[in-house]
Amino acid sequence: MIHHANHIRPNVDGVKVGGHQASSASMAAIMSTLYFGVLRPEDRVAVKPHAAPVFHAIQYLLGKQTLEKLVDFRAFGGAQSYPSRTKDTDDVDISTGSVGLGVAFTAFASLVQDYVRAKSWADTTRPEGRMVALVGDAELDEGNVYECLLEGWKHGLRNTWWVIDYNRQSLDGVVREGLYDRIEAIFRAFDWNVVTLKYGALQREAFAEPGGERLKAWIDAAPNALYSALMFRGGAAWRERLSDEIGDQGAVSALLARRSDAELAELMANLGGHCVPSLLEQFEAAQSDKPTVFIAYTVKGWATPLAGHKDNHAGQMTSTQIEQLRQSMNVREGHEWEPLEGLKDPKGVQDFLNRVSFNAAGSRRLSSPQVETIGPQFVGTGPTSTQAAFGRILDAIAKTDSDLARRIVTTSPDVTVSTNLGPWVNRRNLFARSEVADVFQREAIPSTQKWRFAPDGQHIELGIAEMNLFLMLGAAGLSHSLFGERLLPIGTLYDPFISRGLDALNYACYQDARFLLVATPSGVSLAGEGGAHQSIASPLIGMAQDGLASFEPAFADELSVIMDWAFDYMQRQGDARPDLADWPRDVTGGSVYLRLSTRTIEQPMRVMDKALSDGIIRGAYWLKPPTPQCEVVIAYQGVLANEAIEASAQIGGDRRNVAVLAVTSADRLNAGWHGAQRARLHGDRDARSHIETLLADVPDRAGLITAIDGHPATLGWLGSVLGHRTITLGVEHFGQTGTVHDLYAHFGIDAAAITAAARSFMPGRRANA
Ligand SMILES: Cc1ncc(C[n+]2csc(CCOP(=O)(O)OP(=O)(O)O)c2C)c(N)n1
Ligand SMILES: [Mg+2]
Repeated sequence: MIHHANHIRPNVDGVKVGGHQASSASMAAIMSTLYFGVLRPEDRVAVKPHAAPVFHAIQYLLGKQTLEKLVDFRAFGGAQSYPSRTKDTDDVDISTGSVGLGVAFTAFASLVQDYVRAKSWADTTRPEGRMVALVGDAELDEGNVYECLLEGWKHGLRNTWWVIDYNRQSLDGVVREGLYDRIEAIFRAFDWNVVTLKYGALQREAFAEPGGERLKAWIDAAPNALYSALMFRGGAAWRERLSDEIGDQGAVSALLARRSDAELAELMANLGGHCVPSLLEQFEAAQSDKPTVFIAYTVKGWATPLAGHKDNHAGQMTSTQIEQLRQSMNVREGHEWEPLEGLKDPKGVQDFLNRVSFNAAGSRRLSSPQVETIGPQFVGTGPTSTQAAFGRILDAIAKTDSDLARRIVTTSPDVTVSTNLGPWVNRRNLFARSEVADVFQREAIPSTQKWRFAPDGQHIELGIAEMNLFLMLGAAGLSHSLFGERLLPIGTLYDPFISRGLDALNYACYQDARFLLVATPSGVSLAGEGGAHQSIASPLIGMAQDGLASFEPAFADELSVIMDWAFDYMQRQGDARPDLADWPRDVTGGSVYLRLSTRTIEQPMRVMDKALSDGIIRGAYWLKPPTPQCEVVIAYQGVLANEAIEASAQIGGDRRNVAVLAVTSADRLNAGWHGAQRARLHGDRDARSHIETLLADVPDRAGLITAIDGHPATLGWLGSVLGHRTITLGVEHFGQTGTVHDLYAHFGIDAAAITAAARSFMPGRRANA
């Protein structure tokens, strides 16, 4: 597959195609053993990214992958470079690519499995699965692996297997000596079973021969780099080295002499991770549900001329070497793609493949019916912040006896109370597989928080590690597909710390997990809470992140409407293809990000009619519509609503000159605009986006002022929609603590700054009128 993609398929653009023959060879025996002998339909697997070709080949043998996709490996529409749930068609359970994330994902998937199975509404007739990660040893350098080990331990992690391809090589070279001892100690510290597969059956037989003990001692003491180097050089080099170092003209020399160079090379390469009988024995012996790590010694590039070379990560065999491989495997020229080519008993193998238990239950993608939404929960019109409103809306949902309330699961990295999840948790409790009472309550110590853990609890408490939050949201957000039970996960965190978990957020979106992310507080409006916690870039993250629709409401009633919509949007069918004009993914659905604030502001008294709620969901509506005399439009997003309204009043004179555009989602507004542009380019001349329709009523000569407590580029593009002159207000520097008043003045986003900007568009008026 890799050779074809790189050397046979025409390369039209001269850009390297790539593929990892050495990484794949390293895992071939481990994966064959698991997929053909050990795994069951209910197990879920994350395959090390660089072993994707092995996975696709296995699925091909099992009849779940087409020849066409293999031939097109790494090409448009072909099998993906790294296993992908969303882009591959051969039943990838868990995507991988960014190393470390797939590994940790299995732990969170296991916790989600436990969560779901503890609920009275769940179908528990399906057997419990094992969550299996096939891990490259360098993945253990990623910090998120240890964050998840810690979190898993707290939650009594079960049914999780990590099989480490311990080839002691990463991308750049060979790993440090002595690492094995550290790794083993870490897993034991977190109460995992550790199974080490160091020697294959051939080696164990040789060790039993006279002189075998000395050979074993030599192998145990050999530095990783030397072992790799000799593996690369082959049988003659092994003989020379071993004879030099342990040759005795006696038993050891005889042991070596009994083997040809080729046999000696095979013996030295017969590490545990390449020995199918040893692997099978150990996998089958691991019966308990305790999390288990298998450290399988391997050779990177095993059984190929790349074996052991320190530069082999992206190395590829030459055409001559592939030709030799073909001959050595009895593959006839021109028959390379035939599944059972070169085997002695193809019919026997086919019969075996037909019985493979992994494949017994058909498609691995499960589904779960949509949960009905219950309509917006309105929480009053007194002054409030969007964060406080969020807590009250969720509390209102918690009070209902609805499927929606039952299927919501909340989670937060140690900011449950400070992001206003408290009322929800008080009503719906925390999840644990067995009951734990709240000691403070039992001791009659007054507290507003009840902290009771129970199997039916609906909040999963996490420690402060945002990567874990996003991995948890990713796993819970795929529960319908992985476990056949729908969850509506809501995760809360402080807005600036999205950056801390950004790769895991991107990964969750890439897998098409469905969740609601609630980030608060945000911007400089958190004022005295600290300059270090101000978020500037997050609105741009929300716009640019594929699969995430982001909103920044100003008012509680907007939030009510958005949350109600989000619960539906999160459940829309993911397979339908969006058409060109529909880039906001209204058909396919996705996840939702709400950027909220702790700043209390006055609320509008108004009726939430259809036009208003449509505008909120599409991304904007006129708070004060433009008249034909309009000279200035103030477009704001989020918590600056009152500043915009105040500025429009301050500008004074004929107030019909100023219009105010409430933007609830720059993201959806922008995506709609791009969608309409694309649709027009493709011939649909009538395509109009929501923002084009809104701005069509604004006279050409009018100026546009955009204002946001965040990066000004979020709204700056509004001027290009119909070509209005634009001044963009926002925050580009952070770190200054102060009152809201101080900071808004400092950054030029207060009513005075908006007014001053407006004046610059109105020739002949005094700047300080
Ligand atoms: C987060 C991240 N950083 C960097 C890379 C680039 N990269 C791909 S594979 C690799 C090394 C993998 O080594 P190992 O896990 O030991 O796999 P092996 O190929 O040896 O089996 C690196 C650094 C990546 N895919 N993801
Ligand atoms: Mg490695």
